[in-house]
Amino acid sequence: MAAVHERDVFLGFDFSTQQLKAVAVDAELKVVLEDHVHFDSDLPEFRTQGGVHMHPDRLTVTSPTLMWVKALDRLLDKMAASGFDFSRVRALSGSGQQHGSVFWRTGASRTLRTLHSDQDQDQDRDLQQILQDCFSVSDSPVWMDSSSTAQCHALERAAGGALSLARITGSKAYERFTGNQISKMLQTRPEEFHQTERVSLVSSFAASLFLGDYAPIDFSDGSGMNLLDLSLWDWSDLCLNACAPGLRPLLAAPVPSSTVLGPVCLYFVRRFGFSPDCSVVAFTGDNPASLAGMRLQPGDIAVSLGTSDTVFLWLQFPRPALEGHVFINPVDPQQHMALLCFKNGSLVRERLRDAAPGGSWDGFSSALTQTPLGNDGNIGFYFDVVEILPAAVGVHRFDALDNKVSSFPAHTEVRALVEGQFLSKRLHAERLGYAIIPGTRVLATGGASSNAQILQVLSDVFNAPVFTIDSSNSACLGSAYRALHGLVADSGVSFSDVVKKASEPKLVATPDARAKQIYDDMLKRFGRLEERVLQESRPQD
Ligand code: ADP
Ligand code: XUL
Repeated sequence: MAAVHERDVFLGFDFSTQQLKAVAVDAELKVVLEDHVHFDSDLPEFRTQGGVHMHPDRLTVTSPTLMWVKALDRLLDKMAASGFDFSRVRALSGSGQQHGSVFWRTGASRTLRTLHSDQDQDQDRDLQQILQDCFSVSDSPVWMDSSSTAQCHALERAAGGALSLARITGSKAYERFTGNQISKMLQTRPEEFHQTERVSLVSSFAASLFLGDYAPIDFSDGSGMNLLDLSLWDWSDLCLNACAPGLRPLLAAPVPSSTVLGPVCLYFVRRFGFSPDCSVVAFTGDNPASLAGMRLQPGDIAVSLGTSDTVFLWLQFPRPALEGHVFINPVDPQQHMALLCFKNGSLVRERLRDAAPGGSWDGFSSALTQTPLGNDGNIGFYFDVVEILPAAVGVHRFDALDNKVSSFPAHTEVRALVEGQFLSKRLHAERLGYAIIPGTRVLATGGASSNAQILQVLSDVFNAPVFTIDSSNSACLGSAYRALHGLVADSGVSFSDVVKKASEPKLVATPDARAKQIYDDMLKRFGRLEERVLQESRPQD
């Protein structure tokens, strides 16, 4: 592999729930461009809310596959209009929301390969026009879906129980995990399923667009399917057969996350001026990409505050359990990462922002500064949709004596939400084995990490300093770093060596001296109340 040149640029994309985003870094790893397309407002013709369609059963949640294709057209046009020089891009990579699936119609690979054609016919057509008939299922199931409970039970039974499945795949069965979604597709929409020649994750689908061919699924995002045997770095036949017999060829072999898949196809060279030598490095899931973007070190804990809130850790010795997920590490396939995912993140914060005095983030933030640490003992659980951890739903408020109450004053409500969200993260991270030790850093990212008052509460609840990185787009940034790493990974250069030049995370909040006592006590009550909320949420027989 040739040396990196001064004028080289590395591009990272993130196909997230609400937006398609891009970040470019130069050879010194400085961010030189950030841009995005917002699905609801920039592509209103798809009529999404928060980037998705919630179906009447309130369990099925999908996004139009072609919306993602059109978003890529739109974003690249926007970048070109802003003068971005695509010819400098030496390598690109990207990420996608985890677990979401794309079903390619039989024959779509031929259409994809026309993107390599040097004939002029396609240069005036955008990607959406070229690929419009390529999908056997037009609405992709996304990570917010929780409609595949029956398939989850069947998979766990086939594996000999939830813990056995977790020992193979890193997680017990989860509704949003792709194997269960594929199984549901086969059972409920067999015609569409049988017209499918390839199933991609959102990440490998996005890589396929740049590659002009089907891109393989990488080990790290592949770990979020309940299908990959983490000890073999290959699909588990037991899980494949339990989900959909004959599935293996529809997925093709998974690859290490740093694999160079090939050069960008001619369509992008001709239409946007990419260099024909620009490499496409395997795309991965947004949480694994964030781990790369934050340059997580063992001992750190990362908290991502986006549409979903997630917590992740670098793991050396995986211990798959009934709670949380273990994935193959995106920057070193011999290592692992642990992930906790909370569905009720930004969208609930937005609902309370709209109800807060002033109806703005300023009003929301000032409610946090005007209320005391510990919220006078008031605790709340805000699960607008069925939560993952715990599997509970609804709004539950408790006063300082653990009595259930029906409302809180507006300011108290905001603090109860934010404290409750962070107490829950700490509670479940501690159950995974996380412990605050001297030197522990909390690294924050995601849209809400731009809010200093929210980060102060995070620092207080965890009793640890909070740091942020240059961009709240850690998944994109991580993909740009991974694009560079892909070029040298084969020669044995480690990811941490490649990102040495990147600027250090910035300290943005330190814990209040009273925080330890207040939140250590509150965490014990919170754990007991969470158990109560969980019992109350269980369907009555
Ligand atoms: P995703 O990648 O999952 O689409 P992001 O990480 O980009 O989401 O986060 C988007 C969210 O960030 C928005 O939905 C919004 O609620 C939140 N956000 C943006 N600015 C602020 C702010 N100042 N305070 C709190 N939340 C914010
Ligand atoms: C992780 C998960 C979410 C999505 C959001 O398991 O479901 O964090 O990756 O894009």
